[in-house]
Amino acid sequence: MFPVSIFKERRGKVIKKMEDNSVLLIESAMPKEKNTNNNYIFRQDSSFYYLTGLNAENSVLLLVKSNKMSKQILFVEENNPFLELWFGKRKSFEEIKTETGISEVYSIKEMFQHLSMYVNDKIILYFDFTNRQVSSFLDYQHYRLTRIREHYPQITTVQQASKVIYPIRMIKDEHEIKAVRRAIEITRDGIINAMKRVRPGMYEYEVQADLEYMFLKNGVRVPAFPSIIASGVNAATLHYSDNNCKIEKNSLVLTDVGAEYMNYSADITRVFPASKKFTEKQTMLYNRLLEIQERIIGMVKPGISFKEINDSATKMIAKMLISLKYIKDESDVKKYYAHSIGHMLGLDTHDVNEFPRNLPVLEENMILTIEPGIYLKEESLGIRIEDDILVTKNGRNNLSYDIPKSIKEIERSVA
Ligand SMILES: [Mn+2]
Repeated sequence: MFPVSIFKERRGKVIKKMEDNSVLLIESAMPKEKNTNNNYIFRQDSSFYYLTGLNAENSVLLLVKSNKMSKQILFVEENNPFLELWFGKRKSFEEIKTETGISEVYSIKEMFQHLSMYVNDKIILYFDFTNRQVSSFLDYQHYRLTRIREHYPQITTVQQASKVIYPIRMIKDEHEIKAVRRAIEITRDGIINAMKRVRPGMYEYEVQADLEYMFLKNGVRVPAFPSIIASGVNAATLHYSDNNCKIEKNSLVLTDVGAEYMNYSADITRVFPASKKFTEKQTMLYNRLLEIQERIIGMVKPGISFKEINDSATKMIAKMLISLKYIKDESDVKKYYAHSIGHMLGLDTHDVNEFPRNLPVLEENMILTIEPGIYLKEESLGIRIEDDILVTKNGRNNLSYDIPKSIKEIERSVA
């Protein structure tokens, strides 16, 4: 568990970033219904969790800043006999106060009533549009916002809440780094188990079972994202997740997977040979790409921009493809490598997801993935190598350094 002081500190930082005369509303995730009365396992909204540490549904965090004064209020679902019978007891307000460090906790039913006290003239509302927990996301967001605006015509400006939350979420504290490390450790154990057990003739979902077995064994009930287990040509589909093909002899198996620990994500890609040994051609391609990946990881340090890293990676991969005669011109690189070099990692797998559009300059204690790839449909293969990198004061720390990556290590693991 994270200490409660951490959540207090984070809320304080957000309030500091908010403009005077503003309110910020962050909603919890909604329970996801599978079919009548059967719910999926609940996963909290990342920003709500970041600021409260609370894994409750149907809740709202309200932060108020006016005349240099601030307030923190939490609205939650009260316990009732029906909920208690079917889903277990809801925490009491007193328990929630202790757990979150928020002294004002009320029933969610009283939210609008309370909000009325703080919504003054010409107020700014920070609202989270990125909360994509429901399928008809745009309409639903629009509906909720319309309701708020109908109640409060005095709200003059609505701003994206991520503006005041993401700059803080981007920099990880020691507790978050620990959680990501643990998520990576569990992912490592899963990948090693899958490498050990892979055989030609198996189905991709069997490899998934061997891999996710170690997730469940370590208390990870749901991976951070659907596991990608792609053999042969399937690896050329970037977000392939059918995982239902038979693994052919001499094919490569690409696993892009991540466990989630305390809501923090790992995201690792490894490629290994179904028949225990890489072919000569596979070895050559893999080693060329690995060399590029290591060089790019070596560029990670405070002060370098994501754009610079991304541009260098694209250039290196283009040069490799030219020298191997797959393309003639650097501009054709997209034919075999169409994604960017990585993304931020944290509470979300694609963390603070306005990145990389904002292309930030890297700072100490950011965590990002480095994942170059080449996808050769003609040769029935895709290779991507992905590690999770912590930016340190003077450089970087590869958090996934001990997951087999060289040909030698991988062949030893599948043997
Ligand atoms: Mn990734």
